Amino acid sequence: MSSPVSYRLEGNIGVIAVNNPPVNALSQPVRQGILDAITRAQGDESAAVLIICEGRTFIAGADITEFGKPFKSPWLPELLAAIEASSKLVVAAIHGTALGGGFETALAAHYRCAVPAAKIGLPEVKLGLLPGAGGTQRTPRLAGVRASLDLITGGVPISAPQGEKLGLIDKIVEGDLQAAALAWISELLANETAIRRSSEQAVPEFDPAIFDEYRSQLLKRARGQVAPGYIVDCIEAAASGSFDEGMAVEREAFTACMESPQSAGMRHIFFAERQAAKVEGLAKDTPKRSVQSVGVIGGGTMGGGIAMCFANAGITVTMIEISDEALQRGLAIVDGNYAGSVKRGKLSEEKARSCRGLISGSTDYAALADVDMVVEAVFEDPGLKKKIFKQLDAICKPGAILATNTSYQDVDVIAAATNRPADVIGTHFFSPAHIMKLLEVVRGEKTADDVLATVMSLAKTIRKVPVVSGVCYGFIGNRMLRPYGKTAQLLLLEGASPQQIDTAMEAWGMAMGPLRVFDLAGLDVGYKARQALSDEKKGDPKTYRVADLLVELGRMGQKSGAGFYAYDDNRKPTPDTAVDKLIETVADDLGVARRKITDEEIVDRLISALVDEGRKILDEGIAQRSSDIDVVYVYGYGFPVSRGGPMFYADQN
Ligand code: 3H9
Repeated sequence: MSSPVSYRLEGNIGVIAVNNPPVNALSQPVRQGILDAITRAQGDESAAVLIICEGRTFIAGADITEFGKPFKSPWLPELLAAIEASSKLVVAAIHGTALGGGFETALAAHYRCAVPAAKIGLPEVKLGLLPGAGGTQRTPRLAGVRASLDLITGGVPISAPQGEKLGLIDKIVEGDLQAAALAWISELLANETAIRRSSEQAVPEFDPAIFDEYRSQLLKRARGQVAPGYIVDCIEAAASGSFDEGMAVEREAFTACMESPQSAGMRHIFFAERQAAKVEGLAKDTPKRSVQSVGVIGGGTMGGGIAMCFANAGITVTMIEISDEALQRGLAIVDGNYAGSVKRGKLSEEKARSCRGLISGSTDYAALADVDMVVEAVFEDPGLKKKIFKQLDAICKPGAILATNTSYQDVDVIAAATNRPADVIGTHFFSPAHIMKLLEVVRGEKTADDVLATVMSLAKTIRKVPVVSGVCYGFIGNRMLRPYGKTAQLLLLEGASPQQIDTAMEAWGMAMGPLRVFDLAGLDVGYKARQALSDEKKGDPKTYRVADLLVELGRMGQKSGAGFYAYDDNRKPTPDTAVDKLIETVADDLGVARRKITDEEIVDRLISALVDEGRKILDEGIAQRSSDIDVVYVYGYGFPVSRGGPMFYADQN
């Protein structure tokens, strides 16, 4: 098998070129190939060495598929030591993304150049890891302690020009990267520029209090995760001891992270997310329809957020509402959201203005005659949805994709209201739609392959993580939420308080406990849905009586100032003895004996409720694979990524 690394002389410069598609990950053959090439360069007529990559990117990291398997030499830190020790000047030339072990490789070179569009970063923390090949030791020596803490505990890549400001990139080059890098190396040689090894640099001055400042910040920001704390320890070691001592600290911390169940969960989600984008049985070359313009029906919280998702990706949006007043209200929600994004530093004012400029409104469905896709986002009224789709069928151009943002309704029934069910699909966004990453893509019985392929690819364009679901009540996520919610209600009657349940689940890692979630979503939503059902269909009253009585007392959740909790003007919850009394009365009425319930039992029963329903969803073929369910829960329901999703967690425990 030929090596993914080649070595050749370009004049007096030895060029090490890596070619390991798709992202030039540092697999064993790549590590061996670079080591062989750098060794060879020490003895040939080259005066300097260039490390460059073919394809779409510089090395994007260690090969994650090798993690957890028996180790194969050479070890990355050894390879990087060999690069840094080179007696000939070594330059790394970066395009695409130099991430993790890839950026660590660049840090081991003596100088770094990059094209302006390149990105650099150490995102290991997102896999429950830390840079394990000197990244925690070399970065602070070049960029200082604070910038390194930000870069490595945050894991968010930065642009090459930002890297240049921090001292991580030495030169931004324009035009053809290899030609520019070779020209720059010739210049460095002509100027007799000395070799500069990152490991030999002194860490710039810093305030020693910074480490404790970060530790307390991370307790909140990265609740329960182990890697961020270790990263602070490693950078502190870099700042206080020799390079070799720091490397020993880094090695131990990296091993601890790698062996932790957290990293296993996070690595599972990394691959699960990418796997979810693939649809079984859908050919890779399935043609896609062009989507340049979208209509959004409904200017509520959901419709406004959905409109922003498209506009932020450069797609024009026409928002439809029933009256001028409702339309103005909807557009005002959009304005408010953009203002919020600018305030939080998520969007520049200029970008927000240009995105907002892509959204217009109308009260006339005729405005949708030429759009490429429509997303219906009105409230959950099946009759209304069918009426709207009938209207769309009459107005929209042939080939337009007709999507419904329903959270529960039967997409096939909605599709049957049209004469073109093959063009109909479900796109279930999560609130707030412009922020939440999950998109459940509901494939109807008659949805055409090219419609599905288009929506899956469009999801990526609008920066969502798509997961395909079949048609059933609530699809994957909300269907699993029902037994979860019912179990929470049973736990209340059996003796747990709302705050005990929520605190136990939040301590375990859920972003929000179940009762606080229901208060946030509004208790009236489930109440209304139950009112439409027969007693038999409603099921065991123990699973809903408390919630129903709260609604009948006017306690709809956060929006009415009270639900399972009482809320102040800032929507801060406090436990309410009136709720405790109500629960006791209902338990008494329904003959439920109350007892002390442990936090372990709460977590165990609630997670089991999710997993049991998840298994049914798999058996019925509603989800394509178990890891898709994990992606839904991590990206849509605040399930802790470090536990890898409910199905992965159940398999491991
Ligand atoms: C590390 O470096 C540890 C070291 O510090 C210490 C070691 C001692 N390995 O995302 P995409 C696959 S930890 C193996 O769809 P994009 C991916 O699964 C690593 N495979 O493309 C997918 O496969 P498939 C630190 C990888 O253009 C295909 O490549 N580095 C790796 O949207 C395309 O991926 C990171 O955490 C990998 N490292 O985004 C960076 N990376 O086609 C992780 C990707 O079969 N990677 N694949 O589904 C990324 O963030 C993105 O992939 C990247 C490209 C931005 C590079």
